[in-house]
Amino acid sequence: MRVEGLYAIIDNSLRPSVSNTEIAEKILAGGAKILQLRGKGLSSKELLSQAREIRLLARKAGALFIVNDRADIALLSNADGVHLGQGDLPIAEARKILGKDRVIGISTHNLEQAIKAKYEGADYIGFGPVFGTTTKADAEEAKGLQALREVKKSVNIPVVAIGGINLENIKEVIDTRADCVAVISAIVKADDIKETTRRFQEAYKI
Ligand code: 3NM
Repeated sequence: MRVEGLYAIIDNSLRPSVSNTEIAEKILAGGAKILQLRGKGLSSKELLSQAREIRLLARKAGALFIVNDRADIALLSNADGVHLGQGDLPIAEARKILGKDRVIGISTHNLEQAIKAKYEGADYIGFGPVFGTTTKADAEEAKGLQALREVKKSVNIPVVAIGGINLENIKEVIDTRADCVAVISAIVKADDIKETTRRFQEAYKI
């Protein structure tokens, strides 16, 4: 699996007038190759149904599809993997559900957590918030680019930078050699989701 480039996170709680499936369609039309469904406020039933719809769209587009927090929903929707938070199932337990071939990523907020995640068998880590963000209610304080660089140097699994990343600051993030940038609000709230996604993808190519 290649965790590289834009990692687009779908969460329509930031934009309730548009469904997560519609957002996924637009993001895929913009060329994203990694998608995560983040459905924090959804019932399990609703999350599973949305995950199944988006799973099909992602497969048609040749994109990797990850479910946030829930290994059970990832398995039932036949997603490519799960993204865990520090308070979710431990990696080894999620592995029992998902097996060795599916991707398991985990959010980390300091170097110690990043190194621990690597030793526990994470396929990639998220690191953040790099910049200030209002999208995650309980986000820690911004960690900055230097902390991101140090994490990237210290683990040999892909590092996904997250938190407050937009088209203005993405270049600085790419310059840290982070493997991926994860973006929620700058894409989900954009007037033109497809075109904005395309521009994020472009930033990686320059
Ligand atoms: N996790 P936006 S920051 C979901 O630090 C999430 O682990 C974070 O949203 C972490 O791109 C964050 O809108 C929110 O800032 C990212």
